[in-house]
Amino acid sequence: MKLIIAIVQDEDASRLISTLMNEGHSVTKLATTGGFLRAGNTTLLLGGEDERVESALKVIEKVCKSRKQVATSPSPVAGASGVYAPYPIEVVVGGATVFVLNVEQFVKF
Ligand code: 2BA
Repeated sequence: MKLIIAIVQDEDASRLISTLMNEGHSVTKLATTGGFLRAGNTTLLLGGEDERVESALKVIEKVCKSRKQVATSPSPVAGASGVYAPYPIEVVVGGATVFVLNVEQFVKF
């Protein structure tokens, strides 16, 4: 058995959950925050048999889109004035960041 942890953008979460559930996957949604942008994102937990992993990954790849976001740099730099000011930077936030883990034990009470 495997546990898939998928970090996706909030904009894709609803459609992704519907599509995964329609294909018979069990899903838990967590409201999470990215460490770099400090913006909300969504983390999904999917537990399932090994042979279901490929089908889940295909859905995640199909539904989740990359987007550009402008963020304020976490480390302000000194400008000509010598004043430290945050500056905007553009980052591409991925379609999805996915971890696939082996599950040692699975119980339901
Ligand atoms: P954030 O940490 O808010 O990162 C958002 C995006 O900012 C990243 O997109 C990446 O394009 C950029 N970024 C992150 N750290 C950076 C850095 N030190 N310097 C420059 N740019 C940086 P993604 O890579 O697609 O990641 C989207 C979200 O997935 C992340 O949000 C984080 O919540 C999660 N994530 C990504 N890789 C992870 C990992 N190895 N472990 C845990 N969570 C991860």
